[in-house]
Amino acid sequence: MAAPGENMRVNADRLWDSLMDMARIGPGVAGGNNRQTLTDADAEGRSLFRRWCEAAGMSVSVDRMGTMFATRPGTDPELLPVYIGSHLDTQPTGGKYDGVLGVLSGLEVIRSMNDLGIRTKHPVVVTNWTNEEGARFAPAMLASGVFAGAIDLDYAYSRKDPDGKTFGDELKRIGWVGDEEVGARKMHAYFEYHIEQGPILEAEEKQIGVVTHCQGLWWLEFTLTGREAHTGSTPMNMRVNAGLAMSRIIEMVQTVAIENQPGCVGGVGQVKFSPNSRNVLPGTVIFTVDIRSPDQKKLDGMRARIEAEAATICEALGVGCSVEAVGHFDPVTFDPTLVSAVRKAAEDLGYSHMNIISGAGHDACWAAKVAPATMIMCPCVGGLSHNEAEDISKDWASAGADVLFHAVIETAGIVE
Ligand code: HGY
Ligand code: MN
Ligand code: MN
Repeated sequence: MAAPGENMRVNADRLWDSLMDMARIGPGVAGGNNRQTLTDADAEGRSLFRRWCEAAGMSVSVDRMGTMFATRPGTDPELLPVYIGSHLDTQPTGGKYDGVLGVLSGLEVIRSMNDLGIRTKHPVVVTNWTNEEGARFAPAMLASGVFAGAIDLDYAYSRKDPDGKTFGDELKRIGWVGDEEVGARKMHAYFEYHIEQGPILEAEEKQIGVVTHCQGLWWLEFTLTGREAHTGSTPMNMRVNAGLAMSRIIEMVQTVAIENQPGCVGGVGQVKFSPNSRNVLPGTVIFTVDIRSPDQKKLDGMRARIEAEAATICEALGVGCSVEAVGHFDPVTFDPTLVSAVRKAAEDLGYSHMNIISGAGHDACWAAKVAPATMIMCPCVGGLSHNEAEDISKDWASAGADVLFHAVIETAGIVE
């Protein structure tokens, strides 16, 4: 007996071809992608996505953060749409699948509904959120944060990249400032399909991650003030060494995360020395501490301890220390009804699956503030992501897209 909707599967080859076509835009240097938000490559990827959506019969609108919404009408225009979303922007040394898999799988669901002549009661909208990565402009999940009312639009527009360019100016430069008010549209439900970016699904040999929660995050930007001095002629006892203070803080963050196991992470990915000259002790050191946990108490406890111990470290070295939270969201519990729809879809399709907590942050975390939301995950090779060697199989990609297809149909209501 065929499983319910046995024929409702995506076209795996067409999905894979779209992923490879998008990967040709903003190529990296080692097989991945460098399609950072609001660059010309991002603009090119947006245009390609818009062409594909229009070719699939969807109408595309854009809001003031540049987020793209491609709509396939339902039979009842009064009903709120079911959204499928993720992001097309990448890290500077990103993979081909982080974010892109979710956006293009949403498109593939629409293409498959068209092929099968499926009509849904609720409209279905495929979304490309601007600046999910937060690599060029902090924080991450910027546009979805504004959409959820957690981040102010003017603050978002003011965010600067390492070259001092603002988000607002760059969005205007690439010609993607939309006229739609951010957050004006309402959602019946939101689904995000994403690679796991961790090792669990592959290690457990599961095809599908039924995502029940996402860990919360703090991005703490430290500015340490030392004294610029000659690295050769300045005696050790006369140094005000901001670089040394930074290294002790990074070591302390590692200790705090380890002591808070299980379920906590902490580290530093970006450091800026000034004047950044080999034979000058840094006058200023700016770096961002990234800490995460699914446990609210642990997350906030780590933040308090790190800020207190950083102040002590700096005081002992005579280094000035200031800290600003430049990114934050609390741990997220996804909508149980949608989580069940994902689990049922995996069961109907005969895909192995397990519950999982997302280690990485996603736009779904902000969508969950304003609508029922959940996620679907597929494995990735070695759990590697935010690395150009990020890799998945075509089978993994399409299995998750099949589950997305079924969960969306279940939620949007199929019209017989
Ligand atoms: O930081 C994150 O978790 C996401 O990749 N932007
Ligand atoms: Mn992502
Ligand atoms: Mn990412």
